[in-house]
Amino acid sequence: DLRRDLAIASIRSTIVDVPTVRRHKLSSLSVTAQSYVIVEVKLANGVTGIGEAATLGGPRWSEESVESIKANIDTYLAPAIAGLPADRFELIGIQLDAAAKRNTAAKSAIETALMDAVGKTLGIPAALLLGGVVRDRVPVLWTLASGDPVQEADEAERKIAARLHNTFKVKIGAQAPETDLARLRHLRKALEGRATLIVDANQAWDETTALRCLPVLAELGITLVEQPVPAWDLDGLARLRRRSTVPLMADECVFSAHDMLAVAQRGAADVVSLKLVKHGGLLNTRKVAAVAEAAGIGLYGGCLLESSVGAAAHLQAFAGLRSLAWGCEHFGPQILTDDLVTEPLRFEDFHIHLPAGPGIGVTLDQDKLRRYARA
Ligand code: MUC
Ligand code: MG
Repeated sequence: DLRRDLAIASIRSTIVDVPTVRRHKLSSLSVTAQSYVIVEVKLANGVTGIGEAATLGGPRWSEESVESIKANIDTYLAPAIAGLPADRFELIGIQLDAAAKRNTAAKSAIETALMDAVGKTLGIPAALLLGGVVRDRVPVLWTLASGDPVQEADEAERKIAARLHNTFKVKIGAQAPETDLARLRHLRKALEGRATLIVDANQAWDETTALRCLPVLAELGITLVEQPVPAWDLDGLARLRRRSTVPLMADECVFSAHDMLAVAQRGAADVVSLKLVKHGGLLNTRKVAAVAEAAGIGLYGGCLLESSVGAAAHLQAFAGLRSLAWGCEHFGPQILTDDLVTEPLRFEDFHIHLPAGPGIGVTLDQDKLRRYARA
């Protein structure tokens, strides 16, 4: 009986680097390859589960890097839960928090692998472990981040024509505000009437710059502005929100449920971007979502350019939310030159589909893992 022994027998972590189809530029970093830690948890019953910890440009998007994630999993997190029954997700969360502060991407990869292994053992999707499915597909946007408006308009055209994406998130803040506004004006004109545009400044502006630019963004028809000011500046974000007609989205300022509560109490955001790497796993993502829901803050399915492994895990967490009004951005598998799973996720009619099948619904391709593993 496969259900007999769910004890955690081994945990293996592998750093992989997968090239991207083009350079991806954020306000403070730029990547031509995505680096992940792939976690494989083997249970005593022989079943293996997988999870992924994504990073962006080393320890610059947040404080975790693939090197720190691997070191902390191997040295502290894996030993803390060795031998425990893999289905005690909350208890294991307590043990992981006792073994290491924060390290949310590392913890998230482990919890994902546990839910995958338990789901695969029981023959049920991870979404069922979290309360069951409300939706099996989610609208998915594409991010324009080369910084060159001509290239970006062309890229968007190709996505629209392929019926893959018609909402685009433009990464701003790497250039002067006026240069970004001119870039947005170009995109708005090129895609007029055929695309929705949102922007993400990744903390690049200060309050006065944001105050100056928000009316222009409104006039350009931008429908959402993500993290315009530094993560620490909740009061600044709240003041901007009171003066902005464009909704504001919290990203880097919301890792924990406590952070979410602080944003809610200050009225600092209209929407929050949910990410496994920030919240520390699927269970915590649902807790952050619950705090947002209680405050009337809208939910958006955020990413950190995950492969199909990480994207599938997010979809399992998102599938059971009562409302995911702002859609998601799990275009990650599409920006990689190759994927890490045997059957990549399905993108169709501007949606990404929840994979059918037990656990997180995808299977690791061991050849690909070896090919992209860091030597
Ligand atoms: C972020 O800050 O939202 C998500 C999409 C993208 O291009 O960058 C990430 C991180
Ligand atoms: Mg963001």
